Amino acid sequence: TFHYTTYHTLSEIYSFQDMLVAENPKLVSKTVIGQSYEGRPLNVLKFSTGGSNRPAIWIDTGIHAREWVTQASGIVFAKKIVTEYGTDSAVTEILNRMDVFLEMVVNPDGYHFTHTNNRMWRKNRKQNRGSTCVGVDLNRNWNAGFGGHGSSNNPCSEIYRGTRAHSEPEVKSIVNFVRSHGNIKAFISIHSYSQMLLFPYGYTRKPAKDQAELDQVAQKAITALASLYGTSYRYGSIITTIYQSSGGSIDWTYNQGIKYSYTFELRDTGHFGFILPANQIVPTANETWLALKVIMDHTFKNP
Ligand code: 0X9
Ligand code: ZN
Repeated sequence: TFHYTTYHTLSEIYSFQDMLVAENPKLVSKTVIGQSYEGRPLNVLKFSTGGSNRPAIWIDTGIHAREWVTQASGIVFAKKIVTEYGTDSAVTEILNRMDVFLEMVVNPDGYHFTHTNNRMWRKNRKQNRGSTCVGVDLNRNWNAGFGGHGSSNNPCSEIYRGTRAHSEPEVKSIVNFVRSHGNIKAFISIHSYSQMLLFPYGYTRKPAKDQAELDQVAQKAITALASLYGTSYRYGSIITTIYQSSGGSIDWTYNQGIKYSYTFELRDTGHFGFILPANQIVPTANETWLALKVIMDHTFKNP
């Protein structure tokens, strides 16, 4: 049996994915969307009750390696989808008409490295040409304000953007997937920490054209989140709420026409930071799940 209350290695997470597929073959399947820089599989779980190319919701965790509560929460979300399909009316309705895609470890090389070498590693493990510094920040590598403020051209920086937009296989694989799918209605990228729910933009102060709606849905989502244990979140556009950051994933997906593009920053607000104790995994995932369901339900009703 699998434990949701501890952090897991990459190979344990891969085994969990295969186990979930094996136990729920009618609902869950695994798609490999590409390979990481070091050659690891980029696995996406697909939750689907049938149809073809149904409107879909994308959720990713672990784009930044050290944000361990996100990959751990991804595991809990996967389990929840399976147990709530058929028992929770919102999840059942959504899955009867839409698909959910979940990439639990966007940055497997970095995640492996946080277990073996450096718990605080953030970027991928790209060997940068002409530098001894390793890694590209996968949340600065997208073609949305690429190269702007809030990213760096220095390979030694934690926010190094890479040589060009979509240069990194971990990013390019998602870009290809989103483009070829063509029917993704919500794209939710999960980070830690800060307790925030963010929407575009990060690279410009120009308000998103759907700002009013994104703001309303965010407000409703964080209210649902807080209803469980009282955890308080701030919300708003990236640039006005956290800081300017260019080349981020949800700015790209929003510009591709995916209106419901959101980023979460999970617990906490800095006391433990990235090293959140394992006894907070399940509560963090539980409260976040309520917010995710609000966004998914709104997407379902406003496709
Ligand atoms: O800096 C980041 O990438 C995120 N914060 S973190 O501490 N998890 O690294 C903020 C993400 C802002 N999102 C986009 N620019 N899309
Ligand atoms: Zn992050």
